[in-house]
Amino acid sequence: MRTRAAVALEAGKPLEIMEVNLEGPKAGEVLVEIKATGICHTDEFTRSGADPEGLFPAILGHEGAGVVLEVGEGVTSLKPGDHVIPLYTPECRQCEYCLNPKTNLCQAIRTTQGQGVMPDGTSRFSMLDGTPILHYMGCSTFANHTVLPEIALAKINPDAPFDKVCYIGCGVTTGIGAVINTAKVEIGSRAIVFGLGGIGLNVVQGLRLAGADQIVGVDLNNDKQAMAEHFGMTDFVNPSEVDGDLVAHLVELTKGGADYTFDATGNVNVMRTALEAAHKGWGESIVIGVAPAGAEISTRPFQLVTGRVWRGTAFGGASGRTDVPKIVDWYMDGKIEIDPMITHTLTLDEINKGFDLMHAGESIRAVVVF
Ligand code: NAD
Ligand code: AHE
Ligand code: ZN
Repeated sequence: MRTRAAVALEAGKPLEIMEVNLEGPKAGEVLVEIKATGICHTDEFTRSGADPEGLFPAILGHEGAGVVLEVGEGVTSLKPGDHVIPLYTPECRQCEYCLNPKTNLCQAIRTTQGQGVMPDGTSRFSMLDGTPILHYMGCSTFANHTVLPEIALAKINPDAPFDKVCYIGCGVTTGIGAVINTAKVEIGSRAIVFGLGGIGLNVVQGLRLAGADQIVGVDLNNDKQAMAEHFGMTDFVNPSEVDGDLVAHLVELTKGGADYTFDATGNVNVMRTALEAAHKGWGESIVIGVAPAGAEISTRPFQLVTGRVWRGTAFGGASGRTDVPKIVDWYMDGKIEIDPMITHTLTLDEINKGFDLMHAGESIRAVVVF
């Protein structure tokens, strides 16, 4: 079939909207009509050329929601008409990783996914002249139709609005999951969230759900303050307005350091600040942000010797086929809020504007609706 997609032809270039060829689903695969997709900073990270795994030409996008149109041979858990969210972290429920409750990092298809191809080593997308186009994060949601492995699809409540719950495909689950699954924040905790964008605001919302007493938000952009307060932030710090050492300021504000800190910026200097602002003896710092090729984190080992813990999280530690439908239900039941964070709705033709809004710090999430 043919479908319309935003194609990243080269690193650093705007996406190009074009008709592309899409082959039907092979064994174990599913054809999905994408109804809506969010634009996450990780899409920009790859589009810009900062991703060491970035490959081109590719169809980016990993925060989608849609409807199953066709299933390949052997697919048993999904049927045409089912509403689904694509999963960049699949859940095969069989690999060594899925069988270990300590991780959500299913490895069943990680190698081919990182190479931009389906598990059989080939791409389903191509240009009209036949040139192959690569998949991205196993999802490629910047296309009106896409093909995914069955294990990379979560079946969701059919009443859920696509243009809102697409955000559960990455940002919502990553932020809330970092608090609940990775940090396992206890009631009464003090926490600091660095970066109040599409991920950080969901960390803030997760902290409120978990019953944190103090939720400090740190961002260079004062315009993020009001929205973060809406989601539960108790104190706001703009590092550019702090006299003297930022770590000392945050440690004083949290009366000795935070029980939990979260980096949602992807800046390795911020990651260091986040670790060092965690409480001596027990503070845990969770790295969520994705850093550019070649970037490294550092701190004095003494920070760890004296009890601080540095950890990371992918997709909020969520096992997608199990957890994503539950998070959709939390949204439908009003336990979590999504709508205010979707600040812009765009057509596919306007997708590059979504990246401009992100750079200008004007959007939280821009969502493309097909
Ligand atoms: P975003 O652009 O919406 O938000 C980033 C925020 O950080 C902005 O509000 C910006 O003003 C702020 N910021 C930037 N530099 C800062 C600094 N030095 N100090 C304080 N604040 C600063 O991006 P997003 O979509 O929220 O993504 C955030 C990060 O999380 C990105 O690196 C993204 O790639 C990563 N991410 C990781 C996962 C995961 O599974 N680990 C999932 C999704 C996104
Ligand atoms: N390709 C990058 C790493 C990118 C990365 O860390 N991706 C996160 C998801 S970000 C979603 O917005 C992730 O889940 N990683 C685990 C995985 O297996 O990809 C690089 O640095 O090479
Ligand atoms: Zn993302």
